[in-house]
Amino acid sequence: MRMIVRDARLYAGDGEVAPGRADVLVEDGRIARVVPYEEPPPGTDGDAGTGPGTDALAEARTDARTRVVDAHGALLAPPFVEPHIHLDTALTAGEPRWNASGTLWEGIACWSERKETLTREDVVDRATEVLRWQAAQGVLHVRTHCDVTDGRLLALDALAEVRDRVRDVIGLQIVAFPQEGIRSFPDGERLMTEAVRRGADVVGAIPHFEDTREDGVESLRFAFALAEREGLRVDAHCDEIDDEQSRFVEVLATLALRSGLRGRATASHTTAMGSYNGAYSYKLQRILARSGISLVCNPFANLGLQGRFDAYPRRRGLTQVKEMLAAGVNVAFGHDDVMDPWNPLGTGSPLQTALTGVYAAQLTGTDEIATAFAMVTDRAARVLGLGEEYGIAEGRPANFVLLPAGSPFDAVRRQVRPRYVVARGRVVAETPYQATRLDWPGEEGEMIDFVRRRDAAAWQRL
Ligand code: 17E
Ligand code: FE2
Repeated sequence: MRMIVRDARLYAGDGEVAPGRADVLVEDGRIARVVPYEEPPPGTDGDAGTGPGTDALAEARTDARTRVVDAHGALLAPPFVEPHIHLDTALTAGEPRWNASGTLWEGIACWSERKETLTREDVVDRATEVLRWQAAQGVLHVRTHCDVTDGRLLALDALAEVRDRVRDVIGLQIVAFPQEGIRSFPDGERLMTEAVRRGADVVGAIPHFEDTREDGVESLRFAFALAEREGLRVDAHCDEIDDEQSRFVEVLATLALRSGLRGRATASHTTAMGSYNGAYSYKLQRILARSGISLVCNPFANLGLQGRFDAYPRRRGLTQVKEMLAAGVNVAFGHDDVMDPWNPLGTGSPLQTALTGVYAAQLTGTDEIATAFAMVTDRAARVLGLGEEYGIAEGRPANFVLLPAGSPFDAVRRQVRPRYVVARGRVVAETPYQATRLDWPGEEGEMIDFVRRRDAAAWQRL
């Protein structure tokens, strides 16, 4: 199957847009050519697209089976990447009871009760549902945590089945996540090892939940040893607590630095960092930058969960996003929960995550808002280690989204849905351009999409 997307603005990574516009030829599931777009000569049929820069596409264009999409200058970006979600717990909010205190701890207790009633179909159904929502919104790479503190490892087997089934659309990574601890849960170490044997892609941990500081450190050593032995990455829930004495991220970073896992480890949440003093934060920035670890901030969950034990003034309880970005650390935003004991809401939308992250982390500069887009695309792709598999360039898999927006900033602000989602060269989702017709004094039927009228006119032709 062949497809041409013509006259697109190309996302260049880290919130930037490449100069000019391009035509992209897709062939056999890959991006075959990327060439500069040039305006067709005046008086010719625009759709014939005979600008000199498009010569390379001439043959494909004359083939009636080639699907030609005119982007009218819309933003063509690699797909959204979900670096942190819990598909095993998704869509269980209120079962068997609601999290009344709103704390992480009561959420874990609710889930522990729900876990006893899990069946394979139950997990497959809920996980698949949320992945369908994400694919529809252009998320084509997902890293899910999966609770393995369950003697049956039922959710793990179910998610492995889902991973195989969705393979043609979504690349799914499964983290063996010890929700109730590696050292503090009976048989925790064996369950982690067994989860890896059964096909987990990434090794997790939860050091702040372990009974003692020493158990927490030991659990990280165990996770790194297992990951190194099996050639896997590490992604730990780390310091998700409003306790400034929770300092496991320094241990994680140091283990990454000293093991063979430099650049292959991630610390998720790290909310205690929101309570660290300036002197320690400065020291930490240096360790994190040297270690090559990534951080994943999950603004929905942690705006909701943290600070619950504080009187006023109440802490924000988020990791140091702005400071760690400035220190050169790779930071991404994750959705975390979708309608489960830790977050009653959620649609799996990466742009909702990015927008919430902008406010949560005060990334309100124009460049910072563009960076928030990177944090749910290419920065998240670095967390997953997607490498050359990801990005709009010749030879790479044809995975991308066409966004009815002029820039990453605009996409975050207007919360647009992709006009097209393309997975391995196939259009897997289409959303008709949405605008509201407004009758306004002196004018009738103007379409409103929260942009200046001249831009809206272009998107309406998409
Ligand atoms: N489990 C956990 O330990 N922390 C979270 N934020 C979620 C589950 C969602
Ligand atoms: Fe999480």
